[in-house]
Amino acid sequence: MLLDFLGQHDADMIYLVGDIIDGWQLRRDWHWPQTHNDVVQALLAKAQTGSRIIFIPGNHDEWLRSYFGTHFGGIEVMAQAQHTTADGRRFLVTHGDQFDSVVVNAKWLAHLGDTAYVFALWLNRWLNKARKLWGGPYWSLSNWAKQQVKQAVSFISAYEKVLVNEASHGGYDGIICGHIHQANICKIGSIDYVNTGDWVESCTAVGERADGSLHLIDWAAIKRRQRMIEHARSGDPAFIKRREKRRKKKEAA
Ligand SMILES: [Mn+2]
Repeated sequence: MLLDFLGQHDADMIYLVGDIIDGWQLRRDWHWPQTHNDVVQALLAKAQTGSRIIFIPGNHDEWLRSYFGTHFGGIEVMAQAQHTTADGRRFLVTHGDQFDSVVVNAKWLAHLGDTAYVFALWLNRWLNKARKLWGGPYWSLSNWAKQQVKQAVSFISAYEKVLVNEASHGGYDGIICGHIHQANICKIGSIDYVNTGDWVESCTAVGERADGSLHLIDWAAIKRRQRMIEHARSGDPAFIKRREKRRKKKEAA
């Protein structure tokens, strides 16, 4: 998806807002298919044809934090950056994990969190199997998950406030970050909060128009729409059948 996106977009300035290479995962299980190389090549090609590319390492690619001030084939590595939009707004560009108290205060805790999550999924599978065998009391995973979501929502809003606070103290008009996998463009008080989201689940990026306005690009949603239009134009009978089914369902409802 990212490769496809890069193939259809160009910019004078490109910021890679961290966690581009998941070192934590690579250390556990090395996985580097050709498409990963293709993404790197696509970025290097852009750097060579005149885009300025700034890479701000995140916590998952923190080993690159010892390369601040250097560049790889024209891709500059920086701790953070300052971006001024065409309409004159000054943004602090940062990955954002330094504001995530769990990651800052206890790195081992964050790693544990990652492993614990995988373990919880595994455990849930086995618990449910055991419950079926012995007819044990019902434990609602969905209730538990909802509770987690509530906590996640309050974490996200707390995180957004902390980052906006940081921008405000630094005298910036806004902040551009990533880290929490939650794309968002909004105003909190007088400060613009911009989170670019991710390319793991949501496939989002933030673009700046010629007038300096920032907009969220939901590449997954755009691709879905494109496919729908292509299917409709091609007169694919399977697609038409599905569409009819959806229409009937809507009418019935
Ligand atoms: Mn991160």
